[in-house]
Amino acid sequence: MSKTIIVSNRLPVKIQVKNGETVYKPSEGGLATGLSSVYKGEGNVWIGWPGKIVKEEKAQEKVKADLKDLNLYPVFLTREEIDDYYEGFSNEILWPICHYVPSYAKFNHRYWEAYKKVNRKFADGVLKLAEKGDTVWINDYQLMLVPFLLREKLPDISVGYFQHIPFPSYEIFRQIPWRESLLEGILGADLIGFHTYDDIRHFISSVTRIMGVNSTANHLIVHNRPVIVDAFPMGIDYEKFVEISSLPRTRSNIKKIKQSAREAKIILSIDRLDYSKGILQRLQAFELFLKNHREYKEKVSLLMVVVPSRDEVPQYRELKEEIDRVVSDINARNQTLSWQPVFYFYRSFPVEMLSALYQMADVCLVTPKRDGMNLVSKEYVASRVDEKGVLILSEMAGASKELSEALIINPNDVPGLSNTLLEALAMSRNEQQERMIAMRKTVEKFNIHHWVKLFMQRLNEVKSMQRSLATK
Ligand code: GDG
Repeated sequence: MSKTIIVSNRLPVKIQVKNGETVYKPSEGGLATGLSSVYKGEGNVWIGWPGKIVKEEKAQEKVKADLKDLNLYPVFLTREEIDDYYEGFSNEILWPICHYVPSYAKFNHRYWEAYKKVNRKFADGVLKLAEKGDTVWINDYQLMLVPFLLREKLPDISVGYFQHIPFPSYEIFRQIPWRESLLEGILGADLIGFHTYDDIRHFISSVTRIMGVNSTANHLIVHNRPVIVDAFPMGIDYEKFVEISSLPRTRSNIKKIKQSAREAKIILSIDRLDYSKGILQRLQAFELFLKNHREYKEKVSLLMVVVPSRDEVPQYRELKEEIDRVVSDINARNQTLSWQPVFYFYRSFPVEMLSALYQMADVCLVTPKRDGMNLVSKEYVASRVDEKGVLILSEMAGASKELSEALIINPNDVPGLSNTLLEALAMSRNEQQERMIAMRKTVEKFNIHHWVKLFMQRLNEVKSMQRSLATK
């Protein structure tokens, strides 16, 4: 029987040592939930880094044996590999390039060597387990070379590649010194997926101009092999967010937030610390709003959650310092004895608190300068079982293509954003409800399970198409 192998940089598990015992905590992320229906199936497996450096061979064997029961297969990485392949090539080259900040890219040759080496490690992991007829689904930009490395050795498997971050325009992508190898890597797949049609357009423009590949619409011919590029906008686990919204712990969190907010309206924002998320522009817009609309003084607060991320990278550290400074300036200039304009949390919260925050937010402010999809916007909508609340959403987020009933903004237009805040806070209950009902329908229908099913189905179709062409 053929099997399915999922591959991603991180395995959906956290390894913790408690009283000398190693415990494996499953990750609750959306991708893990969605793909659980696949990798937990008999014979199937998920390959990735377990999130912990395990040096000794004996200890590695133990982790491997423990994870086997969970259908997980570890790829062990050294400290240097994490530094150069993950922090380096992935986060200091590919991330800024794909988010249109090429000036942040550090084209360090050592990073490239590590990226090649680690992609080879992942491919070797897959090759140990894969057999003719199997399906392999590779997730994300850390593993662009893996599809080609598998195709070379095992031409008779189906390979899918999905990229969770944007694919940039040709003019940006071509700046990478190793652009040909990266594209050749991805083109080893039979099906290549992105969140939006714009990503497809940019990808096809790069492969035709850099690699001379022929394309008709989203069909490519790569060394006589048909390859399909398609859009699969990722969804969330809608039902889970609905369930969490009424848990006792969520309800008691809602009560606490109500008491602290008193009568003030809440504008909420939640992101990982990242320069792509437009956090500073959002703060500027909020301050401008307070300046232009004194009637809202003491009547509205911005509750901003920033989840620590990549704080060893200088640009992230600098961004954090700048956010700290701007928040304290806004508060110092505007606060009164009984009101704080910005509540700023640099930490993460349990999902029951997240749900309470979503439910208490009169406005959810999602303003990335670039974002592949943005799941926070969809989680806000799913959590609003009361059908109230207003979503302000950047046109630069993939989610804006689906959630057209949100108030769509350009995140760089600070005065425009400030005006949209006014529109959102003044929106009638009826209009809120109309927009929210429409968005909830979309998020419910195009959920994470739908996304997984669609990708797997499409991959099967591509493979059947290739087979029928081969027999002609
Ligand atoms: C990449 C792409 C694409 C946040 N704070 C807490 C918390 N979170 C969870 C949210 C959400 C997730 O983190 C963030 O997902 P996003 O999609 O917004 O952003 P990235 O992390 O940048 O993800 C992105 C995504 O991949 C999927 O393809 O949408 O464009 O950049 O799920 O809920 N979770 C908890 N506590 C927090 O404080 N528990």
